[in-house]
This record gives sequence, C-alpha cells and structure tokens, in this order.
Amino acid sequence: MRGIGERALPHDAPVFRGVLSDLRAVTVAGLAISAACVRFVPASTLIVQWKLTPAAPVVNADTIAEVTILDQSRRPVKGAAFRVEAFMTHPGMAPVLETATPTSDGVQSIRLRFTMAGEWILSVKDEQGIRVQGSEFRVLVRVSGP
Ligand SMILES: [Cu+2]
Repeated sequence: MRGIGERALPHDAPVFRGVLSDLRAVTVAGLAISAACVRFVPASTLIVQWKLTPAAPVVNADTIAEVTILDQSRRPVKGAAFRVEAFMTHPGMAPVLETATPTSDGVQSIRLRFTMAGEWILSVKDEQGIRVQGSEFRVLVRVSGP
C-alpha cells in the first residue's frame, strides 16, 4: 500500500520503506510524528471528513459531497487528484467513480447521483487509484424526500 507522498523517495528506497513501516506503526498507535527532513503523507494517516447535501440523499437526485482531506497535522491536503468511489454492498452493481474538484482549503466537491435506494459506501481514492484508508463513509439513500 503506497502513500501519497511516497513517490518523492529521497535516496535509498529500501531504507526509506523501512522507516515508512515504522512510522505507520507509530501512526496507528495515535502518537505524534516528528518527521526529520522529508515530509510525506502516507495515505493511512489522512483524515477524511464528509459532508453531504442533502444529508439524507434521495435516489436519482443530485447529492453534493464535500470531502475535506487533512494530513496528520490537520492541514488540508491540496493539489492531489482525488476521486470518490460509491458502491453498494450487494453483488452485480458497478461502482460509480467521480473525479473530485478541489474548491478552497483542500475541500473536494463531488456531485453524486445514486441510482438505487439502500446503503452505499463512499470512499476516496488517491491519484494512484489507491483507496485512502479510513475514508469509507456509509450513507443510506432513500426512495424519496421528506
Ligand atoms: Cu444496488
């Protein structure tokens, strides 16, 4: 599993990977990281916050998802091409993949149209198509509005 900034490998990739694993372990434990000279953001440390409008989406109507993606210092991650994938848990239904449009302060805006009522799972994929860990967001799509 590769992180967002991992392509900026400095000098010695194998050694760097080892460091990365250690950092991930530390991150999982919820401890602060003091990065030395290389700043990178493993996908597993990103914090993803969702806001849906309307908050209770309706089938076959537009839903605007605003996704804020923060690094471990809670700074917005900017300049990365994120996509949002929406899928249902039952088999036989293709996932919907939409490219996010960055607005201000690292907020990504996506227009979604759910084609079926029921539970959908949203997640964020980075520019390499790797799902950002912890980005999953469950939403119940209703048949009609209130
Ligand atoms: Cu379905």
